[in-house]
Amino acid sequence: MRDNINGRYRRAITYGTFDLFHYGHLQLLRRTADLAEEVIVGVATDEFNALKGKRSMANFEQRAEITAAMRMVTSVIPEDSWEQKRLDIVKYDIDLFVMGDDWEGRFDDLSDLCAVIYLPRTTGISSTAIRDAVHTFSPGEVVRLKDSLTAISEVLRAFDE
Ligand code: C2G
Repeated sequence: MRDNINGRYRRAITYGTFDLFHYGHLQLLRRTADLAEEVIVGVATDEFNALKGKRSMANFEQRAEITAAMRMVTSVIPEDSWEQKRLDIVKYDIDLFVMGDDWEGRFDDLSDLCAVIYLPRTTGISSTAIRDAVHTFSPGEVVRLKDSLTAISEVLRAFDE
């Protein structure tokens, strides 16, 4: 285990899709930066997302650019396979691996290379929920919904007369 710098790790790595960047992502990265001097983030490529069976609204370039713009992020690398984590930890001389606790236990096998910490997920927000909300009420759908409600109220009014 490498020595910590004033109680903090030198360099942490975490991975994710970071689609529709939201407060949960920010909190995860912020708390990782509290634990380590540097934070490297592996952002899932569109191809890897397809492999994970995950659809994202923003493409890899946009998700990577937004994540890299976060003040606490040192650098962003593409994540294009499950297996790359071990190689990344060695390649980037990582001493802390962080993930949200929805992944609790999934990466304990990396603990021979570096510390592995799972941070509590931020409740009440997810890219999926945001995406579903966007799809549920797109502008076109709102117009069609209003037209249908108008038609229904006219029919009901005719029954009353
Ligand atoms: N997260 C969080 N709170 C939320 C949502 C996400 O703490 N409300 C965390 C997740 O636990 C994860 C990171 O933010 O550590 C990124 O989440 P996603 O973009 O959903 O990434 P995911 O699809 O979990 O991909 O190889 C690992 C995968 O790439 C992780």
